[in-house]
This record gives sequence, structure tokens and C-alpha cells, in this order.
Amino acid sequence: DTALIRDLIQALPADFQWGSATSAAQIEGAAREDGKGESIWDRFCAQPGRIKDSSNIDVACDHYRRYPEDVALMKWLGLQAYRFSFSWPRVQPLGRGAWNEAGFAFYDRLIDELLAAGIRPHATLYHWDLPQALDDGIGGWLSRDVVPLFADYAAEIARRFGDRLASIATLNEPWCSATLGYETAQFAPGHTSRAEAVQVSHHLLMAHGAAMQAMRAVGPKAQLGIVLNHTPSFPANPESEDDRRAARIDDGTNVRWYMDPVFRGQYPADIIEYLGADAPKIQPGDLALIQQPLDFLGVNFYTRSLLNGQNGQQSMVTPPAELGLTDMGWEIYPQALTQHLLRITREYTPPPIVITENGMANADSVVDGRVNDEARIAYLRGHLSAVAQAVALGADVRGYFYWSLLDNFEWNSGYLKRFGLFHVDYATQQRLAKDSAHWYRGVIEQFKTR
Ligand code: PNW
Repeated sequence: DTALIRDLIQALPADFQWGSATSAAQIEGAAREDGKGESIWDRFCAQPGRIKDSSNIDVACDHYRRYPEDVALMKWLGLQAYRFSFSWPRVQPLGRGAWNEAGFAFYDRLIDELLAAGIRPHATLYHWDLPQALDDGIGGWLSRDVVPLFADYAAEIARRFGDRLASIATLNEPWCSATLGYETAQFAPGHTSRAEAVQVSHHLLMAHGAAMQAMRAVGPKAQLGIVLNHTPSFPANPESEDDRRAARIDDGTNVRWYMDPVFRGQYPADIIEYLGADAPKIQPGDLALIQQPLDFLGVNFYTRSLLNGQNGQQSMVTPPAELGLTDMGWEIYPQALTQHLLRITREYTPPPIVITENGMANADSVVDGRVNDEARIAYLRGHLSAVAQAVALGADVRGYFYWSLLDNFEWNSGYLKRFGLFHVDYATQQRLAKDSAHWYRGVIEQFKTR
């Protein structure tokens, strides 16, 4: 470990930021308190069969009340940066019109607490909790009308908090919002139409562009950008032309579908062709709106996918278990992170990159007052090395945020999957540092005293 950490520290820039990440819907709770409006995830949880453990987010980690304790945990870890998200319906219950001052006051207290602890706050505007009123009223992300509303919300956050935040990301993982929300029905609002998902992805990207413009007009000190999830696609059998084609399409729908419009102002032609009648309806000016200059690119990386291309279809192949799988069934494959960071650097010349999420679910339990999560330490070690290697080879990576600070509401998996550095006992809300938290704390400490 000491040798590995010494090497890491040499490869990373001196101002590299060590952090951890969460999101509003997954930790805050207080779903109906102090004037918060309903979100599409509040509604989704209330529908039978949507969430594996039939749970909801009424309480979650009770972070809305326990944030001082949670910031104290971050301080103990030595975090230099913390990534959280604003709940849009908490600050604007109907998604348009009146602002909720009590909601803003919560984020004001949280940011003050972080700054007092010497931790830089990094915010995300949209981590999937759309105001339900917008879904009811205009069809949510299916409507172009959500674009200017999102820009108004972004500008308001930039006006109120933009000088105290280190960064503001518009969207978290629009691929998840669009595909998992509108095509596979795993996420809210639970639709099952590819054409809808594609149109939603276009509106999300437009909302990103409009929010960037609106925030630039305010001129906050915060760096502005977007967070994309990248799951590099590999052919299950590299010798098979079908599998290689399947991997290209998977890469096109996941990575290039978002990177190309954001950085080049165009959708990938092969995917437009592949989508056929489901291709998005684009109006003049849409792509120019989407392509805004960014201060940073957030990359969330968890795993890779293996693709099988038989019968002209592409399907995901379950990786062989001996490669090591997380509790989500996701393959542990850190070298894909190095390759991917180098590839996007080469193909897109992006602004500085931040790893805004990376982490694993593990079947953690407390035994004699301790959580022995060796597997998570190994995962962290592998992925931090992968980042350091990419940096050594020329990728401009400025920070790393472990997902997640706390065990929390893992969307359609409910509370069954534990990603945290801190174990949460949901019956008592007691937090306990896992072995990985102690390990991560040691890495940060060594980095600071290098
Ligand atoms: C991310 N996929 O979600 C989210 O940003 C977090 O809120 C979430 O808790 C974390 O990763 C762990 O899941 C993803 O299917 C969900 O490829 C699904 C996928 C990717 C990311």
C-alpha cells in the first residue's frame, strides 16, 4: 500500500481534489417537509413493484436533519471536496413559479457547514428528481417546455449560491434519466418507449445548454460543466465482427450520443441511422444551444460492458464471475478507466476532467462493531491507480469523488445495495466508518503531507 500510494501521489497534480459524492433524493429524506414539492421519485416509489424492497425516500439517511453530523464525518475523512445535488422540488415545489425559501435555507446551512469545515462544495442541479408537477402538467422531459424552466432554476441557484460553490454541474448522467427512465422503466417515471427516451435525451441536452447560458449570464465564481456516465463497451468476443459492431453501437448510444453534441455540436451519424424512426426531432438552433463551452467534464465510471451482437441485436453479456463482480453484478475492471480517459482526451480534447463518481456496492455488515470491506479497498486501490496511470499518460484529471459517502437509497434497488464509505443502520440512522473509510482517510492524509 505505501508504495502504491507513493506512486499515486507522484503522478497526481498537487491541487488534485479528494472528495466523495451523494445526491439529494438518495440521502435527504424530509420528502414533504418545509414546503418541498413532490418529485417523480417520490411518486415512483409509491407505485407497487417499482422498488425492489418496496421502500421509499421519505426518510432515507435523514441527511436533511443530520447534515452537521455528516459534514463532521467528511471532515474526519479529510475530504477536500464534497459533491451533492440540489433537489429542484425542494427549492421550487412546482418546477416553475414560486421559490421555497425554506428549501434554499437548507442548502445555505449545508454550504456554510462545508465551508466552515474547509470542504469545497460541488453541486449538481439535476440528479433525477424532477418536480412531479412538471410531469403531470407538461409531460416532464418529453416536453421542450421544460428547457427554459430548467434554465430559470439554474440561474436562480447560480445567483444565490454561485460564488460559494466550487462547481455547478447541470445534469447527472442524462443517459440514465433518458434510457432507464423512459425506455427500460427501471427509473422514474417508468416509461417503456425508445422513441421517448431518445426525444428526452435531446431535451435534457438542450436543458443543459440553456442552463449553461443562463448561468454564464449570472457569472458565478463556480466552474460550470456536466456529469456523464461512461461505461466503456467491449465486444464479448473481439474476433467476432458482430460483437464489435454491437460494441460500437453501445458506445454510440452511451458515450458518443452525449459527448458528440456537447463537444462537437452534432449527434453521431451511425446512431441516427441505427435509430431510424426513433431519431430525435431536432429544430434549428438546438445543437448550437447544446454545444456550450464547459469549464470541466465530470465522468462517472463504475464498470465496462461486454457486448454480444448475434442476430443483428446487441445484448449485454454477464461477465464471468472470476473477474470479480460487485454486489450490483458489475464487473470490476479498472483498466477500462485508464483507457477511456485517454480515449476521450484524444478524441474530444475536453476541458479538465473530474471523476465525479466511482465506487462499488458490497454486501457489508457490522461484525463486532466493524465493517470489514476488503473488496471495496481493493476496488479503490485499482481505480485510483487507473486514474494515476491515465494522468501520467496525459489525461488532465483534477479530482476524484468516491460514490458514495453513505450507504443510501440505491434507486430501484432501494436500500438493498450499500455503496457507502460509512455504513448506515437505517433503524437507528447510526453511521459507522467502514474499513474502506479508514483506508481512504489514510490516502488523503498521505497526499496532503507528501
Ligand atoms: C449512478 N447503469 O447511477 C448514479 O449517479 C448514482 O446516483 C448511483 O447511486 C450510482 O451510479 C450507483 O448506481 C447509475 O445502469 C445507475 O449503467 C445505473 C447505471 C449507471 C449509473
